[in-house]
Parts: sequence; C-alpha cells; structure tokens
Amino acid sequence: NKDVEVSQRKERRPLSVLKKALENAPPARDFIGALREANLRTGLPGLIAEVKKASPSRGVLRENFDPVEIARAYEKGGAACLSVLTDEKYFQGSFENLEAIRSAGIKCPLLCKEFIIDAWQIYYARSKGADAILLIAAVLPDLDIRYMTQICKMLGLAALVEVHDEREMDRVLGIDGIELIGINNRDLGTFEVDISNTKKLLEGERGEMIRQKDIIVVGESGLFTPADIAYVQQAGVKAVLVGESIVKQSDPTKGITG
Ligand code: IGP
Repeated sequence: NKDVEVSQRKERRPLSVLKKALENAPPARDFIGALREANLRTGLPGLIAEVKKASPSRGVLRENFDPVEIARAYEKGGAACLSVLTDEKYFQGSFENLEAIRSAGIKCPLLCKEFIIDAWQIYYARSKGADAILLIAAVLPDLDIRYMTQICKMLGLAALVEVHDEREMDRVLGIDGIELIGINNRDLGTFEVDISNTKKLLEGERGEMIRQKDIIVVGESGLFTPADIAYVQQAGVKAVLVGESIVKQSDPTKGITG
C-alpha cells in the first residue's frame, strides 16, 4: 500500500492552501447524473471512455497520443463521462492531461484515474479539474474508504469505489453512502481479465442489495465488443469503463464497433 508512487507529491502544497484555492473553483460536474441520464436515454450502459496512453500489461496503446483530441472524439462519439489516467509511472498519464482536457471546453464530467492513498490527493485532483476520483478497495482500509467518500461528498465529487472480488464487494457494501461501485474484470496482481467477474459479483444477495441501495455499478476492463457490453448489462451494470478497445481505434468517435 505505502509503496504506491504518489507522483504529485513533488508538487505538494499545504492542504490549507489547496482548500483556499478550491473555495473559488467552479463546482464539479455531476458524474453520476451523467451516467444515469445516458443509461435512461439510450437504454445502454453509460459510457466512461478512458484517455489511456499505455498500461503495464499492454505497453503503449497509441503512438500519436493527443489527449485533448482523443477526449473530443470520445465526447463526439457519445461518451457520457471520461476517465483520464494521471498516473505517470505505470500508465504514462499526467495531471497536465487532465487540466488540458478540462480547459478544452469538453462537457463530459471527468474521472481522475489515480492511485489515491492519501486524502490530500482528493483535494489535488479537484484543483486540477476532476469531477470524480477512484478509490481502490484492494489498497484502502474500510475506514479510509468511509473517510475519503465523505471528503468527496463535501467537495461535490463522485467516488468510484473499485472492487475485484466478493470479499471487497462485501466490505464496500457495508459502508454507508457509497453510490458508485466499479467491478474490475482485471486482476491488478496477475493482469488476467475475465468479464464474467462482473456477473459473478452481481449475483444473488449482492445484486439485490445493490438494487435496494440504488447503487450504480460500472463494469470495468476487458470490454471489446457490443456483445461484451450486452453481457455486463445483462449482469446488472448501468455503466461501463472502456479504455484499450477505443483508445486504439484510428477514429475514437466510433466507440465499440465490434
Ligand atoms: C479500462 P480496458 O481494458 O478497457 O483498457 O480497461 C479500465 O477499466 C482500466 O484502465 C482500469 C484501471 C484501474 C487502470 C480499471 N481500474 C485502476 C488503473 C487503475
């Protein structure tokens, strides 16, 4: 956990300074609302399209990588929200990319894709234009998830809480106030991808509880074809997070064409 590189530490300013700067910032956009709206309007899961240059498992995904151009293409192609990798070490992302996309007049709400282990990073992400942040259950104790979720609420940010197995799902379902859960089909330890993981974690009582609490579930990773989308939708997701298959397209407005 503590080994996770916090690249933005080099820019670390006191929390009080960040908080002050945020007082005058424009409000965050409604990330969850955009997903719900897209789902209701299209009858398909709302698309979170990921601006992702490279990954540890696949290497460089796109050579001529212009983050703003890709973000524009995603928006034009009908994405409800965008996910922007800011982690430099493993994904060759940056906070400059997030800021550039925010400043380019793109209307889709933005998820800051960063390994968050410290509350300070949430304020930092907000100061760089994020509307949502990622909390990975595998690296955060329950108490941190609870605390960080409350900070997000205070700042008007959505928190996407990511789980990979039943144990993590049960932990997260035990925390009050969770509105958005991502089921990662990729095992972050082995990089193995299996989209039936989404179905497995939504079966039975867990799925029932998620419906009762009106939690939006996002199917994440390894989605390549319309059939994959239909499969996770059938399993109960109202949104999907897609990177590789669309960032690799010569024309990213086309989305998943199968
Ligand atoms: C996108 P894919 O297989 O479509 O490129 O996956 C997204 O789910 C993946 O990038 C991701 C991720 C993460 C990256 C999911 N959870 C946590 C970094 C950190």
